[in-house]
Amino acid sequence: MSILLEGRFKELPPDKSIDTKAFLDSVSRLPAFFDCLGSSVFSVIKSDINGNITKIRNVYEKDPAKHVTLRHILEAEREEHRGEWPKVGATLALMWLKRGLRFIQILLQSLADGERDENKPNYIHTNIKKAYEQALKRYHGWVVQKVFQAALLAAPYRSNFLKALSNGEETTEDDCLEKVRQFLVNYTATVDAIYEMYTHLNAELDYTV
Ligand code: 03F
Repeated sequence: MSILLEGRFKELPPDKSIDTKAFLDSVSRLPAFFDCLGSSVFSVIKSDINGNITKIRNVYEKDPAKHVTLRHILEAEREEHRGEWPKVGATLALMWLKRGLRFIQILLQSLADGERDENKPNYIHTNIKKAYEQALKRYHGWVVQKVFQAALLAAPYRSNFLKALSNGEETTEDDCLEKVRQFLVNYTATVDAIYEMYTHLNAELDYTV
């Protein structure tokens, strides 16, 4: 089954709280996808994402009952680390993870909306650049921006990317994009809710790496 189906995120309850275990289960499906993209530059990105998932999981597993939702984790760490918070622990890991998730959201939404460079219809550079500019660029100094340029050169063709999302199955592009749209419903709601939580708790930092 494709990542778009098995990696579906749960629908949020009305209070938009995010169940930590369900979130970790869904988000853990994403890193394996990078192996289908076929370039070693993606392993840097994969290990950054994996590292952040592991940091959140480790905090959760120390005391699952205390960390039922992502908000519980941030509040517990704020209490525990005071002066250092929010640049600490799972709070910092989720701060960065959510930026990667936003990148993926904007990239997929742009593809689903049919945005493309008419001169290079089988490229996804336009979509990737849009996602990078909106989600990540402002947090990156020039060295990391060079890593981005390298990743851009290794980007798959649109057709191959859509096939990878469908797990190599022969489906039509329209079918795949429809699955992308369905995937994005709960996914986008979850990413938005994490951003709102960071704003609300005053946990966002804007330093560059
Ligand atoms: C900071 C920073 N992390 C890290 O230094 C940078 C790592 C490399 C970033 C390279 C950027 C390139 C992105 C674009 C690639 C485009 C190619 C797309 C092709 C399709 C933080 O690290 C640590 O995370 C934190 O733990 C630590 O404590 O200051 C902190 C200390 O530093 C980042 O900037 C996060 C980067 C996340 C990138 C996510 C990119 C996702 C790329 C592709 C998505 C493919 C689509 C998947 C679809 C799945 C569908 C279901």
